[in-house]
Parts: sequence; C-alpha cells; structure tokens
Amino acid sequence: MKIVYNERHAQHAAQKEFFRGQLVDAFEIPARADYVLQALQASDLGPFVPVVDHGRAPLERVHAPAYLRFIEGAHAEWQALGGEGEAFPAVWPVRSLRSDVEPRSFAARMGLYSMDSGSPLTAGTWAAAYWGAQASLTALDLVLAGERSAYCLTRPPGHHAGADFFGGYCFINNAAVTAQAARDAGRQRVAILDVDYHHGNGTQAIFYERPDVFFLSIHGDPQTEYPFFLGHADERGAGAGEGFNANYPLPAGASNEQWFEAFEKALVQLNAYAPELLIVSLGVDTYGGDPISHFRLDEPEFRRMGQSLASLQLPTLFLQEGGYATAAIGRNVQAVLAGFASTAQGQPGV
Ligand code: Q9C
Ligand code: ZN
Repeated sequence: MKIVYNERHAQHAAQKEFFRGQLVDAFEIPARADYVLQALQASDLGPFVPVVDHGRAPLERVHAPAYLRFIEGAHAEWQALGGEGEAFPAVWPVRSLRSDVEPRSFAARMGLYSMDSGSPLTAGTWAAAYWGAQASLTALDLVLAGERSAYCLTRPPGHHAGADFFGGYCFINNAAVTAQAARDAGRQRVAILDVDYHHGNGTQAIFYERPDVFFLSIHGDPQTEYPFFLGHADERGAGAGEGFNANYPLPAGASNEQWFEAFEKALVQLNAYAPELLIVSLGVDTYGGDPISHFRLDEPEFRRMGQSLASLQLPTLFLQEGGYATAAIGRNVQAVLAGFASTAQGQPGV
C-alpha cells in the first residue's frame, strides 16, 4: 500500500490545550505521527511517495476563502498583539449573536472561526494543515490512478473542521477536500466512512445536503462524547442529501461486539450505495488504551477492521485522524492497513 507522509506535520506543535477550562498538556502532538512513521517503516507496507502541491484551489472547494486566510495569518496576528505560545478562542457567536459580520477584533474572529477552546493554534498550524491536505490529495491521486488503496500519514487531523471553523484539533478537513476533489475528477459517488471515536461533525455538515458524498460514522454517543452537538442517529441528510448520511452512535464503554455490529451495518449500507471511491477517516482513538476515548478495540480488532474494509473491494483512501495513546498508534494503524493489504482482492464482499 503506497503511503504519503506529511513531513511538515511537526510544525504544528502545541504544548497546551484547554480541557474543562484548565490548561493541560496537549494530546494532539507530533510524536503521534512519529510513532506511526516508525511502525510503517519497520513493516512491509509502502513504498512512501513524495507530496505534490496541488495549490489552494482544492481547499477552497470545501472551505470558505476568508476562513483559510484567517487560519493562515492568525498566529502572526496573535504575536503582533503580544500573544505568546498557542492562541485559543474564548468567545463565540452562538444562536442570537451575528456570525454574518466579520469583526475586526482578533479575539472575536478566533471565536467566529472556531467551535471550541481545545484546539491550540500555533505558529506552524497553517503550514502543517496545508501540507496535510496536499499529502491527502497526493494519496487520492494514487487511488484515482488505479492503486487499490493508499494511506496518508498526517496531522493535525481534519474531520471536526467545518467549511468555516476549526475545532477538535482539526483545521482543514482532509476527508472533505479529497472527497470533493474526487467528485471534481469525475467520480460520481464517493463514500466517507469515519471510524474515529468522535463524530466527524465537519465532514457530515459539509455534505449534509448532497447525495453524491455519502457520510457514515461510528462513534461515541454525542449525548456524553465530544463533539456533543452533532452525530445523533436521526441525522440522515437533508434535501437532496436525505438518506445519504448515516450515524451509528454507541454508548461510551461499548463492547467490541457492539462496535463491529454497527460497523457491519454501516458496511452493508455503504455497499448498497455502490460508491466509486471509499475514503476512510481513520482515527484509532477507538483503542482501549486511548486517554480521551471510551471504546475497547485492540490490535486484533484493528486488523479485522482492515480485513472487512478490504472485502468491500473498493478503491480505498485511508486518511489519518485521531488516536492519542501515542506509543500504541503506530501498531494500531499498521494493524488496520496490514489487515486490508493482506486480504486478497477478489475475496467475497460483505
Ligand atoms: N482534552 C479527534 O480525534 N477534546 N479529535 C477532548 C480532551 C476534543 C478529538 C478533551 C477531542 C477532539 C480528531
Ligand atoms: Zn477522535
């Protein structure tokens, strides 16, 4: 399986994040990707393919240009105001407040363009996120050119980022950018399967009213789990997109049996859609040892996940999302990819 690695990921290196109103050590750190890189280099997966710059246009197909410009310049603005270290939002235009006027205040724009205070914005955030999107697009190119699959190793992750906001450690929505690029390259139906512990609210929202990108997600129930305000089972798409969104929320603490039951249901639904491309938002924070999540998967389950995905027999693009048990992420990602790669093409589908 060809691998595209975003070498610039470490430019996004936060020391701290807000968690329940306190500054704590950041969870989404460069070592996450370093461990995955080590595990993949020691495996027989690969080869590694260099990143190709596709420019800004494919990002602007999904994200508001004003949002991208803000993220690009935000840390410099923060520093010019005397800010030190990471920048965080602290005020948001909820409900009856206006979000159609962009305020001049930096603090106000931080709130306008974000959903939480848990996503530190650093000097290198834009570079890391921009090149992560480019690495994702490079991996997409491989699959569009006929590769059975490709994996993009990148951070920060993407699936919480909306068209015009960051949050949940995410700034540019790589799954959405690549799904749109695949549509623009002529693929008619694209499926995004999000197996990260957290609901991919950004990806869902971007495609909610569209039938051409089917979003399916298995995740911790938003009644108790981040992102709290989206990801319920009754969200099935709207307008022309009605029926093309599927959420499988599971209670925190769900068993592996419950997880695979939901997963197999999602695969049947996905298969019935007959997509021309599958994009997997591959978070491995479903791991039992994850410090901020509450499912129980382990190496054998990650391998089984990869095998089941292979049985769909679809061109498949894997994009790295969450996973915070730093030392175990490499092993878990490798198990998914090896499970997929070891399942022969031509084996019966689900
Ligand atoms: N400090 C992804 O997995 N904060 N994002 C949880 C822990 C939000 C996770 C509290 C978690 C976001 C891509
Ligand atoms: Zn997650």
